[in-house]
Amino acid sequence: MPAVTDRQAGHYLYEGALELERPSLMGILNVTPDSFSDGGRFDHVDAALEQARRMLDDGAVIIDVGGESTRPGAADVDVEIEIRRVVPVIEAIRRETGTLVSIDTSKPEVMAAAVGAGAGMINDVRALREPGALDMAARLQVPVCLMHMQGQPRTMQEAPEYDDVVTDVLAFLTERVEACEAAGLARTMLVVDPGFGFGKTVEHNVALLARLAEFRALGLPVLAGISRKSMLGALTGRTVDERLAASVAAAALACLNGADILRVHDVAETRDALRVAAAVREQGQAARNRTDSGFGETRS
Ligand code: 9MG
Repeated sequence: MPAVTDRQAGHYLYEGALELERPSLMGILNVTPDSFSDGGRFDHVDAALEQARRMLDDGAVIIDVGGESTRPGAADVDVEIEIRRVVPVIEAIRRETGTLVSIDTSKPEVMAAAVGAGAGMINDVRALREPGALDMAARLQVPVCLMHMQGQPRTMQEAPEYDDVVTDVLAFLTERVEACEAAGLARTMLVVDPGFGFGKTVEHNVALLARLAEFRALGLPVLAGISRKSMLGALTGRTVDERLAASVAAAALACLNGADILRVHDVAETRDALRVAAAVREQGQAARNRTDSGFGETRS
């Protein structure tokens, strides 16, 4: 795969390996008629392209294009319909901006069509568990985000259960990473994601956010998608259109706790918050490094 250079910040993707300045912003572009928080406003190519441009201007370095809603209770979409929704949008974004596009899908046929149209990354909420998905991703040799989900979108919020949510999700992601490597996808191509809101109670989601740093043990970039999700509604009492402040706060906390990529709707607002969070994270890391190397220890 040829190098793809982000036009703003020198982020790049080369030879299949994801090399992003961290933290990075992935802008959400749903091209469904029923998307959970942007209600199908971007279901036409021109409107989708305009929204993608806005998110890039605001600081996104990846545009995540999805043609099937994954919100709780969402219905399945026919593969041909999904392809018809996403392909023209991906082609337009690539042609007009050259930026990195990820395809939000679990279907191998959609992965192939999207990568053929110029997508350079797969974002799969089912972590390549659908029949044929793992082999297809290995054939396409593009970076993949492996997300944890318990159950299926239609029923996943009915009664999610874990022994310990962080340990269980980590074990799942470890198994999926191993499956990818066995299928021929190198570790350098992989991103992991605990899957906020996918088969989790509010308590599970809060535990994942509080202990997000534990996912760094996998040695892979960590993606977090919390923007406008129902856990924020449960914590604040806000409707989906009123969750900007909560979304930005959650993104900052995720960054502070080690997230490398934030999947968000509100790119400009999140970017400012991430600048603050990243500066604090760097200072904290520098202080820990000094302590680890013995510098600054009190001598008797
Ligand atoms: C498609 N999609 C919706 N929510 C998501 C999340 O939290 N992570 C990823 N990777 N994809 C998501």
